[in-house]
Amino acid sequence: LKEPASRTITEDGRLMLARMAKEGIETAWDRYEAQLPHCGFCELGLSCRNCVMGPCRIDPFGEGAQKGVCGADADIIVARNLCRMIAAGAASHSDHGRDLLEILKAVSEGKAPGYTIRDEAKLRRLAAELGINADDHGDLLSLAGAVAERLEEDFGTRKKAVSFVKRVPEKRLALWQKLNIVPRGIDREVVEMMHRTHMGVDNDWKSLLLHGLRTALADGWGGSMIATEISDVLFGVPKPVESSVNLGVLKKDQVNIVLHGHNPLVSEMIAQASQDESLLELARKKGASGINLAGLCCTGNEILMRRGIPMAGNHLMTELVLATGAVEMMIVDYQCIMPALGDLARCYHTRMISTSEKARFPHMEHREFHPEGARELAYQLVKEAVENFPNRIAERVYIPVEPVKIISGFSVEALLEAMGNSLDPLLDAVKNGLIKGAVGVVGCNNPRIRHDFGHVTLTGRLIANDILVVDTGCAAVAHGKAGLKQLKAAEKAGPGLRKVCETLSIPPVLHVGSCVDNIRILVLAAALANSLGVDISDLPIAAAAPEWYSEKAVAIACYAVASGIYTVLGVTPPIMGSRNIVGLLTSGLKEVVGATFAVESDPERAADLIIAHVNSKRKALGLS
Ligand code: NFS
Ligand code: SF4
Repeated sequence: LKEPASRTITEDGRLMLARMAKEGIETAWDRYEAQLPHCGFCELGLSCRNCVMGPCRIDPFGEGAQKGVCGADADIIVARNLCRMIAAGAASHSDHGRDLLEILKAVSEGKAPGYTIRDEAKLRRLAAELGINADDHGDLLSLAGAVAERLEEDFGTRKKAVSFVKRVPEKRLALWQKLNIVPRGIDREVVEMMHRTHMGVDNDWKSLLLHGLRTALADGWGGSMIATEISDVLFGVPKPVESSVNLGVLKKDQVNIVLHGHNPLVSEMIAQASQDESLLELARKKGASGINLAGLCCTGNEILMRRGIPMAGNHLMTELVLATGAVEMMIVDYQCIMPALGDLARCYHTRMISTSEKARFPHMEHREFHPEGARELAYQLVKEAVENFPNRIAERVYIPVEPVKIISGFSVEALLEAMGNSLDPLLDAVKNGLIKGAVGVVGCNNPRIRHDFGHVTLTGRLIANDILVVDTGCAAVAHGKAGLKQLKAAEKAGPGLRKVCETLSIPPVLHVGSCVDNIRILVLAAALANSLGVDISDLPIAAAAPEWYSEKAVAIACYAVASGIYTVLGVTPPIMGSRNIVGLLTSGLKEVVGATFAVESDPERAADLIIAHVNSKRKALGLS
């Protein structure tokens, strides 16, 4: 049996893994080990299943087959596989964005009771940015409808470019125009990618990869950006908020409802229902002192950012949460929800509920959310969770740790407000060297990497070197658990960053949200570049995904690089079978988009790479 400490650096993770091992409950780590050794062809990206003349594979040692049945070589196969990953990732973020637009539209038509426009100012700012004249719209709802319709058009093919391309700094946009990679329509780029990667279409690995960048940009400056902006309109722009994180956020004496997935449409509605007086009264009647919500993964990040709802854990903690035996109900929507969860929950009294028309899971009860009935369904589900409380088996409940305090909620708007509505304090701190640069540390967990080790080690090194860290997704949860999201974490920062944190009363690691909220980093980077009159690729910034696993992470990494941000991956993508492609992504792209990828699984060495990059960018800007 594997030592839990070799699997995770977290205390709650270790204690719970030990307990699960004793009880014989399987986890992702066990299933990972059962898969070893991985298929070498697949790991290198050298296997192709795009048609049934195959499947084909290329011998990396040059002895066996060097071409598939159709004649595709290693470069073509690796490029096609990577490009399909980008398309899937972009599709996932963007389809989530589309779901939000549908709700906004339904709100505007009065067909989504329970949802409202919680941030009128943001809606008006967006409308103005999109060139929609508020005077043409008698009331707010009609304006909301116009915004929804305008952005829905970004998915199709009628436009030359997605709307938010106007946020891109001039030099960057000119570069994309030259390369012909301005994203035209979100669905269009994804569909075109599926088309190009069909047998016998695009067989030039360079042209495939360029369209890969365009597809990723349709995500970053399209689908993901829409998801975040419309979430802010419907649920409010996040402001700094205190909360807590780890398994200890579950409460022994309360009804625990865990919200897992990505889209705030469901979790926000449950959050509203859980405050209902009659349900609280029912909870007391059932012997609970209250109703406690906790988040997982990115829907957890959404409600943490906006409501301060505590976070139970990140991706590799999702099974472990169930093993507390203290969860009355887990409600999921889509993405990153392991199909293992429903089966695991059968060991406990936990009710497992799936809610999205497009996401089903074994051993879960399907209760579909639609805008018209969302409020009633949310109320009903919370009620059923409360009614499940007496079924909890007290002797099996194990909540091994106390929660750690965190501060979340740093939207770009909130950051600007903390700086007196100006970027100058940040720019000045960068110019005078108090802050050397900024890095987005983002992405998932992956059992290939000791859980949370990559995130926490890298981020610790960066802040100690006066580099401000902004984070999203599962990385943010790792940092929170490690205590890096508290004001007193400034003590772990270098002297310059520490001073800035103390002056502005912010932690050195700022939570900017879920994975679609990575676009907040793009927006901030674009604003910094614009105010210095430079390109994003000139800024002393970088990105890292130390423990990434998902196709969505590939799309994010690609739009970061295509936007000019140097990006370090902690897990090797399946590209090593093509020396040409590795060369292009890790060095050649510099000449093309002014940024590259690096792959480095050791977070200490990843930190060295990033620090060197930040310093070289400072030097080029004439900063010491
Ligand atoms: Ni991002 Fe969020 Fe986590 Fe990775 Fe999954 S939850 S959208 S993909 S695993 S960070
Ligand atoms: Fe083989 Fe070509 Fe078909 Fe891929 S597309 S499975 S390489 S024949």
